[in-house]
Amino acid sequence: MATIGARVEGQPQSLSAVHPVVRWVNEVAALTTPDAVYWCDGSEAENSRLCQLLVDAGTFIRLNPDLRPNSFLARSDPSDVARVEDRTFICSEKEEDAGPTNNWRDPAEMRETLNGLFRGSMRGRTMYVIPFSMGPVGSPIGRLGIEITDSPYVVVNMRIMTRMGESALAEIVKKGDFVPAIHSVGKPLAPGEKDVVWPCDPDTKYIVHYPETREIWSFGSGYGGNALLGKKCYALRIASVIARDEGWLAEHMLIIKVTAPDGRVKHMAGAFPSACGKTNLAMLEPTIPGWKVETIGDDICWMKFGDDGRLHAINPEAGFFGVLPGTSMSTNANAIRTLYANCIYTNCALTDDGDVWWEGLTKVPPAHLIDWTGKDWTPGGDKLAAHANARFTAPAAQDPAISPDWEDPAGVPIDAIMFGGRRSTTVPLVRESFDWEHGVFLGSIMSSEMTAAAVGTIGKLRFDPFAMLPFCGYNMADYWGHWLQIGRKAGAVLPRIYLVNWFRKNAEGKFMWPGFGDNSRVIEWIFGRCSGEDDAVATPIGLLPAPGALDTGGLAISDADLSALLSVDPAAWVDEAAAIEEHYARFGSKLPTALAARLERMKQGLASA
Ligand code: O2Y
Ligand code: MN
Repeated sequence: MATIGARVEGQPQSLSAVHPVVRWVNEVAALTTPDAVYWCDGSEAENSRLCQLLVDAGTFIRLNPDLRPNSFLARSDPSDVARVEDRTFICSEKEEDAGPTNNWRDPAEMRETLNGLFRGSMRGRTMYVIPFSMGPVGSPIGRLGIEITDSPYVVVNMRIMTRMGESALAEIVKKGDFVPAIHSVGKPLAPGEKDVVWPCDPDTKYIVHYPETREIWSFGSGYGGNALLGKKCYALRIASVIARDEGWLAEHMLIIKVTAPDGRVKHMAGAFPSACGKTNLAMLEPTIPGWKVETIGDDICWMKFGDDGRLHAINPEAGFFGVLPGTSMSTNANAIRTLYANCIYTNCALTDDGDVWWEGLTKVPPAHLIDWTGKDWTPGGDKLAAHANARFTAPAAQDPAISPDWEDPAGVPIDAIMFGGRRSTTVPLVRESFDWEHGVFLGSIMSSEMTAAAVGTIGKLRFDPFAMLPFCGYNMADYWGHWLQIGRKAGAVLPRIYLVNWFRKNAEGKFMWPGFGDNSRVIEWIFGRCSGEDDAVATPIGLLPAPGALDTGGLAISDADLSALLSVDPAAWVDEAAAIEEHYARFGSKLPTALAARLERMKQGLASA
């Protein structure tokens, strides 16, 4: 058994030294050689202690308690501000199982590399053990994990984002099953060395997944999806593999509960690429009278078949890690209301009275700020006060629009699935798939203009199937095959599928659709379709709202724009089909024949349109 020289705190007495969890924790400690090992219980007292420790270290700035009680600002190292897709790896035994859209490395070679990097990587630091549950503890759809990290910033964020601590550990001990996730900021401290405010390794980062053994190892970054390993690493990359093997779905989707004026309820899930208005939609305030939208989840959705043959969904997370820039009372009032207290802000600006600010929060910026790099900032310069990927970590329970069912361990039955992207041309406002298989085709051809949530070229168009491109833990073509298989399950009562695009622009470069709360008009149409309303017209690319079917009353939208939003331009779609062909070609013989056939059908339809 591994021996460790570190001080151990908080280890439950009920766990003996030979318990598999303890043995694994000790193995990691023997490799990383921290000064202390601390088992997190998830309590309020523990959280207060760690937040104070972060304040003392200079990582956290406590915000003005009269304005933002129990809230903190962190500024990351400028090299550590977003997910790093080119440093994210899927280490399956066979390269073809990772597929052409993932970075693959041989698992044995990667283990050697990581063993080298992690050896002694926690020297001079405390190693925190975080037992966590994705989904309400004990939910039949939920799963368990343990993250080991040398970052107290990660601990306090994980406490908001997951159900973390004692109750999760008790469930892990009961079930004997958990996903191990090991994280180090990659900055060991020599004796007496003073720590930096945001420890990380600016040059070496590895975000590694072993799908066969269901392990996560992350080195060198302290930021967001690279370090809060329950989120993208577990709930999407590893869970997508588990879901494939067990016949369920782990998706990059929001979940909402929609109530019509007459009290009828439908649940919808929606996949949107990073920073495409997904959080806004999850917390939407409808502009159409009598309609209500409530949040179940803003980012990730796990769906399993219930005895009724329907897909039942939970939000595996307990918090939101949302984008700040652009969030305001006019774009997302419920997000602003969620942020009243108990939140962590990363990389936004600090006001002179100890509050936070970001671009878009107010029309007129304050006269003076400290920007996200810690420098004085005044309006009019060319620098942003908040980083474009500045984030809030907020408890989901604080969202005034949170649904009373959001923690139902049995989940909510899904009636409709929306796919969306940011497309300024070609793609109509909304269309419905002809059937499940065509819906899988629509998900597989989603594309979007890139945003700041990942390091990359902003504005560049990329295909982002199911908004899972950076998050699928296996070959994307096999993932499509899994979705097709789900549709063939005997007795399945499947959701309808839609593809939406709020971002079409006209010749003047102006958005044609008002978006935000007015997206409820599209949701109303989807709701009606799910209730059997027959108000769609068939086109080669799907079923579009029939003339007059979409409620546009009171909108200042020109006839030309409305017509462009709800029609198909065959010439543009011939170009689109060519781009889809190129996208599909990457997957070679793995591409499901059903999808190739759907593309052919679409092309034939366009040719005779
Ligand atoms: O920069 C990050 O690490 C955050 S990425 C993120 C965070 C919350 C929800 N979605 C995303 C995403 O990139 O899809
Ligand atoms: Mn996301």
